[in-house]
Amino acid sequence: PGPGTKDPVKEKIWSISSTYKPADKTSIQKSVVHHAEHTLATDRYNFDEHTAYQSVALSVRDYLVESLRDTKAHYLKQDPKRVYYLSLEFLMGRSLLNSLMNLDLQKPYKEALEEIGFKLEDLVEQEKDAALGNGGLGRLAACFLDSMATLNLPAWGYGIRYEHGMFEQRIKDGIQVEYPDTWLTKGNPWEIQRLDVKYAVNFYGSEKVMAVAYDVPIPGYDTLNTNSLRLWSAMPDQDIDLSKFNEGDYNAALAARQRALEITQVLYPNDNNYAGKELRLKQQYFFVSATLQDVLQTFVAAKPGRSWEELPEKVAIQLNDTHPSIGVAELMRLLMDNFKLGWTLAWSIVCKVFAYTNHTVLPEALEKWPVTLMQNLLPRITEIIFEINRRWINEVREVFGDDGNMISKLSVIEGDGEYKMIRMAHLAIIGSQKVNGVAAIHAEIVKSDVFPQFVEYYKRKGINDKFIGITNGVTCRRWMAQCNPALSTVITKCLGSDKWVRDLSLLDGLKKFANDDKVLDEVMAAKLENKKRLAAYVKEHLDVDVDTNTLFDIQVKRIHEYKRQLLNVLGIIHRYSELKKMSPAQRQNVQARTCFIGGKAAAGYFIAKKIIALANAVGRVINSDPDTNQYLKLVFIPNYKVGNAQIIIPANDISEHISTAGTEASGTSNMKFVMNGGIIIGTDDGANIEIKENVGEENIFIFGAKCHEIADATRRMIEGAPWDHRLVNVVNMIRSGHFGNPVDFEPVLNSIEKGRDRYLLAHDFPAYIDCQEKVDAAYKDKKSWARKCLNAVSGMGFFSTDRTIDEYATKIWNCKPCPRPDPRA
Ligand code: T68
Repeated sequence: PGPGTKDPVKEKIWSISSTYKPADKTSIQKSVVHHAEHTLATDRYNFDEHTAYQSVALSVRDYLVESLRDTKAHYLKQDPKRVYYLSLEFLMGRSLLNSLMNLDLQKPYKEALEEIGFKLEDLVEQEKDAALGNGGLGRLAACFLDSMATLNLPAWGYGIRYEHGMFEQRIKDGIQVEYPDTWLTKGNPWEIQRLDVKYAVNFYGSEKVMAVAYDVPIPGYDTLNTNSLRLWSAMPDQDIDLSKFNEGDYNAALAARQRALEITQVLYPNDNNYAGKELRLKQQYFFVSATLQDVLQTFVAAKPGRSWEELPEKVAIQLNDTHPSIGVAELMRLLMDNFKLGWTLAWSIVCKVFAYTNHTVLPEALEKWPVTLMQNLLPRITEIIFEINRRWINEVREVFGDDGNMISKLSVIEGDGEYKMIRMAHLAIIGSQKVNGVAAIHAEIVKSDVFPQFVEYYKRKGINDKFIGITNGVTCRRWMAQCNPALSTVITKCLGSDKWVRDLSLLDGLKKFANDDKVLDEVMAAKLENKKRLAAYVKEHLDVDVDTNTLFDIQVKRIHEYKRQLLNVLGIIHRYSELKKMSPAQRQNVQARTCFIGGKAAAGYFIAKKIIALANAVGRVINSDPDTNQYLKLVFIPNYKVGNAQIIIPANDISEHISTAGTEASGTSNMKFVMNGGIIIGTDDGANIEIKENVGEENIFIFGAKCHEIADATRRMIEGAPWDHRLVNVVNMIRSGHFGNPVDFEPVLNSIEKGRDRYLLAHDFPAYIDCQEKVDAAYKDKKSWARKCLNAVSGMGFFSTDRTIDEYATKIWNCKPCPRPDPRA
């Protein structure tokens, strides 16, 4: 409503509500104190830092709520095509600074808080990370939300509100120990509980669970649009509970309650690995079913009575990996069983709505559900999947005749009898209009190695653009502007404005400062400031002293054999061994280094945990060796997460992205490290390749077997090609007990023994060591190093998720921006 509605009640409401909350200093202070006193019910004159953080967050939330409400109203009126991004994971991290920056409120809040005795920087530290994800896949989803809002796309994230997110990692006696994540115990000011938005989801053919919505506002940067991330929480169905109670079956009622609550209790902490647990399938179906019911309800509500054939013009659904791919069958069920569409019409709609993103080529990560499990939990869905497959195989026969090999390679169902499995990737592909990889090389491998039969099938049908590649990115709001104010200031000064935060391609303008000594000095001064910040963090959390004049070498990511943290550790042992052999005078000529390794291992991943143990054991020995510890240290940073990544990444001189060629789909931290003024040492894998193309090969260190050489290298290593003598020496040092009881590390060494070295660590070891020597030499020339860093940053414009999302919007979703006009203009 607005003035002049002629409705006296609406006129009254209009006259008393100050439509927009003012954002001057005094209003901010009033709002903060109001929330402390009234919302949190604490003493208004005397509240601690955490209460202050909560009050500030609640006051910021008021702006978000206003913006979210008006954005929704605008979309409802415009009725644009909407995008739904379905993901089991959203690794959001902290929200306060991000919200303030995107709403352009950072400065007034800082000033307002100072006058009432608080520092914004300190309050920011009170917030717990929202860690509803494992690693790259979940963080990508979070960066996408930021860019979708910034680009004014009518796009929503949908996921699960896990009570417990990614576990907290502590290192005890050199070993990873997992503690539950308790991010919600003190409340969450960033969510809006919607008890009125709830849907029923059915399991086992008879058990009903309720999904309740929580909305997390997602403000765009430099725009009035605010989208939202809708997360579902499971609740028992009261009706069933009560009837059981009345029948006197108290235990059955409690058990059903428990089964319901369990669904959204905890995030599965496996990355790039398929666990195959019933509860995981429950989580997937629970959130997908609630989401699709919500999507259809929104579609109908916008224009009641509209034709279902219009659905693909109004709705695009992106599947973040196969985790939500059961949606293909669920949408069929909803359209047929609830809305009475026939199969043919329903299927033609479904295939135009979905698109699927693949994030891995590792076979152990491909989801396959046992038919027996699926049948028991989701009988109707299983029936639909079998019918989808029956019709699909008929079409395959039309193209390939009775070619049994082709049919079995393309079928959604694999195997026989009690070992029958449902291949979720196949369901996702046939139910989608596009399938995309996440970097150029990855998109090629998806086509040539993972799903070649599908590519052939569609080719025969005249469809050549179903499989595409869209290279990942990161949001420069969080990963430059927020985490690196020092470098951001230098960039803004050079470019004459901060417009680059909205258009990262402007970084290209830094190229002309490559020979400006003053700018190069400023870049290095920013780097030093960031190294000091990391050193302080390490001192505070680990009580280890690190020298900020040494080269900072960082590898932080999930611990996985294919990412080869072990190669890094073995390289460090080699470096240590060389230093030990030198005289004190010789050592003085060596480039001093501090190596940082961080990352979580899946709780059940035995070898990964042993690699963490080895890194910690090696660190303990070399950090306390007085002969060498001025020249080499190894620090294992516990509990790597979004929050400390924002401190760690800006401090890198070099960062390690050293996966075996062809295994890392893209990587995204590689992009963050370079944007923050560091240089990569890495393999020809994932997005490293495109980073090389964009920054120039003189500004990146690449080593090791290339993708096309892997098959041959593997054969040679299996046939017993000899190891480099330096690797033999390193392994002997471990086996001789130099770093503690060698029995503890035998499984790790065993994993790279001849014939078992799946990730070609022994093959790439000499190339890695040689490449590290080149890094040392290059780092010695400070000026040319600074120039490398500046040139590398200037080439990173391509890796903004604004560019990535723009590609999704045009190549897959066909969705246009829908900016909200300024109501005060
Ligand atoms: C990552 N995948 C890729 N998976 O490894 C990385 N998996 O190369 C890529 O840059 C990133 O996705 C974004 O595209 C993951 O992070 C998982 O975390 C995961 C979680 C559950 C099950 C399987």
